[in-house]
Amino acid sequence: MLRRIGAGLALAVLSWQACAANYPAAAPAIKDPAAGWDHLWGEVLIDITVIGIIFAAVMAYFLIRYRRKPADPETGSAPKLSPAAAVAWVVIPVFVFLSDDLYIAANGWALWNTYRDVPADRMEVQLESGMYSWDYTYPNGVRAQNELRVPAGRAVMLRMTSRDTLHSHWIPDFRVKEDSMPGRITYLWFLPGKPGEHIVTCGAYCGVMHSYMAGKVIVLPEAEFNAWLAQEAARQGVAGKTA
Ligand SMILES: [Cu+2]
Repeated sequence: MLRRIGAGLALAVLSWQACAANYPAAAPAIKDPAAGWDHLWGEVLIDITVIGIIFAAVMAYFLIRYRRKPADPETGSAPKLSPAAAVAWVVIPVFVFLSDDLYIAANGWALWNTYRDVPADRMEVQLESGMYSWDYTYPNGVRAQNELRVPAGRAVMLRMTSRDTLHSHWIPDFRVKEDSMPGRITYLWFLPGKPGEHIVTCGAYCGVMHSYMAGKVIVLPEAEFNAWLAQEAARQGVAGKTA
C-alpha cells in the first residue's frame, strides 16, 4: 500500500513539474495579456476536466465495488483501513487537488502582476465615464465619445475616472475590465493587434440606462489613425501634436 502511495505521489509531482516546465513562473514582459489570460483559462478547463474525470472514475468504481448486496456474507465485517492508509486516502487526493489549485492561482498571480506593468511604448488616453457615455481625451486634446480609435500594434493605456458614479470599462475581446469611479484614477491597458472593431460595454450596473452604455474600440492601421487624429485636431481646434 505504502509503495503504491509513494508511486502516486511521485507521479503527481512529476506531472506537476511537466506542467510547470512549459509555463515559466517568472515570465518576461507579456506581449499580449489577452493571450496570457486565454492560455490560463484553457489550462483551468483542462485541469478541472482531468481531475473531474479521475475523481468521477474512482467514485464510480467504489460505487460498484462496495455496493450493498442483500445476502452478503461479509456484511458487518468490512476490513478496517490501517491508520497510514486512512491518512493517505485523505492527504493524497487533497494534495493532488490543492497543488493544482495553487499552481493555477500562482500563474494567475504572476500574470496579473506582469499585466499591471504597462509597456513604456504606449499611447495614453484619458477616460471620463458618466451616465451614460465614455468620454475619451487623446494626448493632443482631441476628444471622442463612445468610439475609441487606436492604432494597430501599439499598447493603449486608459487612465480612468468617473464624473458621477461607478462604471466599469469592459472590452471583452481584449479580456480587460476595470472600474472607473469618482475621485480616483484607475487604469487598464490592452494591445490591439490588427485593424477591426471591438465592443466596449459597462460592466457595473450604474443606472437605468446602464445597458445602453455601449461603445466601440476601432483599431486602425497606424497611418490611418494618425491621419484621423490630425484631422480631428484641426476640426476640434486643439493643438495638433501627435499621440
Ligand atoms: Cu456605466
